[in-house]
Amino acid sequence: MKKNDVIKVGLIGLGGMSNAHRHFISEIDELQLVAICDVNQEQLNKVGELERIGSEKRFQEIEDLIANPDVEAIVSVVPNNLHAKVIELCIRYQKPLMTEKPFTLNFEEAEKLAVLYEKQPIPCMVGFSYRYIPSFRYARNLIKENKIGTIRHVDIRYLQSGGAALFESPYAWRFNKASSGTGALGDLGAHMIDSARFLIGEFRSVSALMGTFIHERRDPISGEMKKVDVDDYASFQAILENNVLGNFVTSRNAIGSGNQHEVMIYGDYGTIHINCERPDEIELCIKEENEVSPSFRTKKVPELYRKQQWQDFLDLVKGNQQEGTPTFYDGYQNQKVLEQIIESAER
Ligand code: SOE
Repeated sequence: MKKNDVIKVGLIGLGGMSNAHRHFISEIDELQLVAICDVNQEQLNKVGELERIGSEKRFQEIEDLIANPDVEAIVSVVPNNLHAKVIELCIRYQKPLMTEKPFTLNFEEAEKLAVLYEKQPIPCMVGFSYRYIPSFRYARNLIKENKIGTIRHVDIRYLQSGGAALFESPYAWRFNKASSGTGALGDLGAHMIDSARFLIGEFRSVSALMGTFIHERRDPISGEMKKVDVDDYASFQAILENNVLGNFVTSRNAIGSGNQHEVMIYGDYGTIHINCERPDEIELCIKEENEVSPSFRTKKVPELYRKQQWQDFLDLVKGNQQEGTPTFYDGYQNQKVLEQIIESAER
């Protein structure tokens, strides 16, 4: 693909999460949304800003969109049980892909894809979006610059409240193992794993607990109660690269938490605290000159750490991969850790 070409994008999945992606595609001059796909005919017929997409570019079959010669890159926002199918088809048709997390439904799928990918790689970004929170990037750089010394341990949490009994959240695919693989673990925990890999390094071993608090939820269509077979909560301890020790907690039952993905990083000479809800600042605890012991100070994140995920996708598609871009490899490694967590919790 030549530099400065407009890239024609096909979007698969028109559910809630696709809105953010559509917004970004519309904001970037070098991307043009030309085709859409959804199993739901009603969603597919939607007009609004999608009006200019003709009926011949609205597909119900995933393969029809990916195979279409006018579609040059794919953005996929589908339930987890369809991730592997989309990735496999993109490899087969050699189309660049931006796919959501978790990478696949389970590690078995990821392993099969890795065999295909090795033979015929494609530019593939996985939606580990917290890499694009400015404070997370800044923290990574401070660690690289050795600002807090050797890292000893990390505390990572990702808490939401949407699954709590209080809110009576209806049954949806996210509560069904066949379509989602896991619950809070794959949905939120995959982000925690990625943040640990992005900031610290690879996982060496894990020990985990998982639990379901609400075992039945009401189906919004039939009104019947349906069994929930995924986790609402997962916690794990890990040993990471360089013997960094990690504590991780994720829950959908943490009332008052909003969307709280938070990381504490403890080094020999200081501590860094970042929270996705305050993307433009970090709390840094390092000893300043003339101080006896350090204390936390809030620091503004410098402008240069402001980076758009979509810009990195564009560069990836053009063969100009930027450092820190979450790729196929990151998806694969992430899924491996998820599998180890599930195995440990079962044991
Ligand atoms: C779930 O509520 C969710 O939308 C996740 O699916 C996203 O990955 C996360 O970033 C925000 O929360």
